[in-house]
Amino acid sequence: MTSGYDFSGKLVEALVHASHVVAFTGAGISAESGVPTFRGPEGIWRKFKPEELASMDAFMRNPALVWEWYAHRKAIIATVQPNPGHAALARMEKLFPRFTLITQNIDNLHRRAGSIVVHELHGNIERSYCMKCGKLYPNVTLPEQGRAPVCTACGGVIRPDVVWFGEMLPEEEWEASAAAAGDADVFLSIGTSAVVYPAASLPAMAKRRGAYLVEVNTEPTPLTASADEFLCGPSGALLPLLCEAVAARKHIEESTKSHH
Ligand code: BV8
Ligand code: ZN
Repeated sequence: MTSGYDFSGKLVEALVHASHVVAFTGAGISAESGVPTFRGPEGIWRKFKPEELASMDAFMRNPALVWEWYAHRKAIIATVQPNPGHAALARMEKLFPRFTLITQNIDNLHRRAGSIVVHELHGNIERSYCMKCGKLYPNVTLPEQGRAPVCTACGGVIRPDVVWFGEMLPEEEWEASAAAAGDADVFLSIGTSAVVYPAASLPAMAKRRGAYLVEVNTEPTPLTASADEFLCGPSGALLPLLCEAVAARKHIEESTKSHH
């Protein structure tokens, strides 16, 4: 069978000979699982924009409302499954000599798909912590509507372990991601609108340091003009095909080598 997408020889070549491949994902990778994206026609919750809820200001003003939003998203995530795009990225971890996965998502679907090392730039919705004493709550239970959960140890308010607008990214994750971007031979930017900084600066950092920059998205973004290749389509369809094309080519090269 021929692949359903005609990847350029240059792309397949670059991936087959890459020693370090970096994948950077956003909400689009989880769209085919049924997790709504943030920006775009269906990317809104009630009348709020993410920037109006994902902030300390919003939380201080109305912790219950912000918690209701996270509880709503958590409930969606609990019912969905990773899709073939996540699975392909888990496979890539074994396909390349070095592979680094960086995500802006907080939905934990990369791990559920089998990826072992995941740099989560914006935290993880499955974790929470007390703002007063720091006690971790791996699986917080929400009190009745209209209230935020409080710490059993000190009575402080519990918040989700995610990065809000105006907050610093977790330093270790950011440092590792920036280093990987600077070292990448091929950098794949997948399903992200590439507008939230500093995460959105990673593709340009990679390109400046010589990486072959590839974007996978259903529509163009601010990144598209500077990408070496734009693969237009759903990541759940494209990434498995890309994996297949690279694996097949690696297989051919290896069997040719062993015949010499
Ligand atoms: C910080 C976690 C330092 C929580 C999120 C003005 C100019 C420049 C910068 C700023 C500015 N004003 C403020 C800033 C800084 C700000 C920022 O960048 N704002 C932007 C919006 C202007 N950044 C910050 O505040 C960051 N911190 O700067 O710290 C600092 C410190 C102190 C004081 C000052 C500064 C922290 C940002 C972290 C925000 N947290 N989330 C939560 O989720 O609840 S952000 C939110 O957006 C998401 O969670 C996600 O992580 C992030 C990115 O979104 P995407 O993943 O790209 O999703 P999106 O919906 O946008 O796009 C989906 C894409 O998928 C689309 O392109 C679509 O076409 C595509 N797609 C759809 N289906 C598919 C598909 N592609 C492929 N296949 C498909 N099937
Ligand atoms: Zn506490």
